[in-house]
Amino acid sequence: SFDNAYHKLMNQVMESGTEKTDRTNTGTKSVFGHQMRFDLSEGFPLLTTKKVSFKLVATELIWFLRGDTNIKYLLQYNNNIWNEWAFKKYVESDDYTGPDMTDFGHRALEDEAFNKQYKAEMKTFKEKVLNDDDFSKKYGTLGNVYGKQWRHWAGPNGEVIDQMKNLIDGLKNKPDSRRHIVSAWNPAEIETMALPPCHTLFQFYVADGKLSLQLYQRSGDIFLGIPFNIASYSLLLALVARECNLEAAEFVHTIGDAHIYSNHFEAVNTQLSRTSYAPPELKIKSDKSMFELEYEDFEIEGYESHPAIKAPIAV
Ligand code: DHF
Ligand code: TMP
Repeated sequence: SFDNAYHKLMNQVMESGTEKTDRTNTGTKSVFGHQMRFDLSEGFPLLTTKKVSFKLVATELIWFLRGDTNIKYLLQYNNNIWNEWAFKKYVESDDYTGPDMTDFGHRALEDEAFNKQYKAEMKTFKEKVLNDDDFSKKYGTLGNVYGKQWRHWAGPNGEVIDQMKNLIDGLKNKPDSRRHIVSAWNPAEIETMALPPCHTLFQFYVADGKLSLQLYQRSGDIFLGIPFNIASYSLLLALVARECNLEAAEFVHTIGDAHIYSNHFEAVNTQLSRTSYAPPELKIKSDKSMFELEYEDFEIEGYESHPAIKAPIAV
């Protein structure tokens, strides 16, 4: 099953991963270079050994495809997965005058009084991003992240490169090409991003009327990020296949630094003790182009899963 490939990765890292310090000062166990394959003819790879929110995955992917980089769109769908990285830019700016939020990720876990302050500041921040246009333009944005690079890569002479449109044209006109690539890693703009892209580059491949997709992910948070990344790129593969009248074949997931944060070990063991269910099916209830689809056009059918497992995210 799809969960098996993922459990194998969790097991390998728990049993033979190397301990390493990291940017977030949390500590991880990791391996370097791991590949998983998901055959979409078997169903949709939304993990079943913990509940993964398809809504959060789908609204994030639609947000990328719209070329959007402002968390306001996500917040309108009650999707909070990118809040910390926008909030960080705000509390480090001169416009922020509230209590000191330095290192809020760790302090919120260790100090209950601080956690209360942090939650209150975050609530105010979200309300301002949603309701105050000027504030939202300034502090809702994450910089030149995925949406910018996928749809509006800045060319050297001021031209705008739409990598997604070029990709679809290429797949339709030259399916055999070995150049069906989209890169989010733009070295000239890394400095302007709230987080340098984790899913760095992807490539499509057409053979026998079937379409496959491989992702190179430079850094993977196995417990929190990877389940989303598997579902997100499988959804992207399904959308691009539909757009090009091809059958979706395999999503090949290649990860560079594949790590488990030390404060996720218990959660990982809980998940490893569970047995998988049959995977759900994806339904798209519209014939609009992939660039016009909205969350309401998707349905995930027959999703049976174990309960969600909460774990802190490393900021
Ligand atoms: N930083 C780190 N350290 N790990 C990440 O996986 C990560 N992912 C980012 C941005 N920065 C990151 C974007 N994607 C969650 C999942 C994916 C994601 C960000 C956050 C997450 O927290 N998922 C939880 C709860 C989601 C919710 O209900 O709000 C989960 O249990 O799946
Ligand atoms: P890094 O930039 O120091 O590698 O930190 C990024 C962290 O976020 C790392 O733990 C990987 C994780 N991550 C994912 O696993 N998937 C994602 O989609 C994103 C955006 C981040």
